Amino acid sequence: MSFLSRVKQLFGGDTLVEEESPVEAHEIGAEPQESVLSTAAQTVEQQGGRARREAADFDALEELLIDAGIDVDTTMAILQEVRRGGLLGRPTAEQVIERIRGKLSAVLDLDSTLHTTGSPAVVLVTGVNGAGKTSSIAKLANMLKHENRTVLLVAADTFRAGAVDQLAILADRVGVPMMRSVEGQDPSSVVFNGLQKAVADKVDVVVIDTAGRLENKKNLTFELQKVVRVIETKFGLPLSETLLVIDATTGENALMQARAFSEAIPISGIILTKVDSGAKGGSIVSIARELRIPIKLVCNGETLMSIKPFDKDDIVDMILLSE
Ligand SMILES: Nc1nc2c(ncn2[C@@H]2O[C@H](COP(=O)(O)OP(=O)(O)OP(=O)(O)O)[C@@H](O)[C@H]2O)c(=O)[nH]1
Ligand SMILES: [Mg+2]
Repeated sequence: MSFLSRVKQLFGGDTLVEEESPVEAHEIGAEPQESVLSTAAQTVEQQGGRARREAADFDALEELLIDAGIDVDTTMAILQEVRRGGLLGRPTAEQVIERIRGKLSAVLDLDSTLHTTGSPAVVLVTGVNGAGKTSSIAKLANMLKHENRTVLLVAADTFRAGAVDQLAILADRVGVPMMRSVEGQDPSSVVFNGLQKAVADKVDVVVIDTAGRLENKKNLTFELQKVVRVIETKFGLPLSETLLVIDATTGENALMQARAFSEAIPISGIILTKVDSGAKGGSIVSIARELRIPIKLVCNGETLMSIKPFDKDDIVDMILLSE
């Protein structure tokens, strides 16, 4: 059942959390004449039961939000928002959904402009193994090509055997050139060669693919920082974007990944991949709230066209409609 349907179930009717109602017991075999006192007692009991059941519904909502990958602080802020006006009565399912939607949108409301201007613009793409770096780079290159920009891809994942060939095949498919490297080559030396070629050929945008191993954080940090130094210090080129690729199907580990990469180099934005895979994706909200990193691009499939600029409503829908 989707997140939305569950909220509707919780707040749509009177209440869904089952609890034996003392009132019902009275109603079945009730005496026709009841004293004012016993009716009042019943009402208090009834209200107590209702309050308990409502608290249980809010607990269920809290669980639902946490389960969707939303961090505790944001969950608490959402619950506070949903309870707002609670004195005037129980919020309807529509109000609950609207308030959740509002809060998620507010957290995700960061500047998601993708910067690709420069001489050339340099876009560094990073992220853990299998997040979707190489395929996103191909999609981004394809998108830029359709905007009549010239692109050079740089194969700086020299760690994984086959990584260079994978990018080469995609570069061919898109129809953009690629700076090759050999396995084990220092990534920053490939980046150096790539930038030299890009400057000579007056390429508009250079997109750099990197290795995604996180098991050795020290090496990864060192490698990424060295690549950044080559771009910014040796070439004097400001990085237009340093994009972190996050797989939307990753749970709370996504926040750890974002923290780890941000500690290594400044991350300017996120490419959120695999949103077509039935992801809950709530962890992206935690990243936005804690690290203030905007999502810039969203990938939703395996074709070259499966990429689009970030749209807040799409992502909120992804979270709310997730199963
Ligand atoms: N369904 C779907 N699959 C995707 C998406 N993006 C990437 N993939 C798949 O995820 C897998 C890994 O993608 P890669 O682009 O190779 O990931 P990577 O981060 O470069 O991986 P490493 O180079 O091993 O670190 C591939 O099978 C891709 O087809 C997406 O948006 N949707
Ligand atoms: Mg790759």
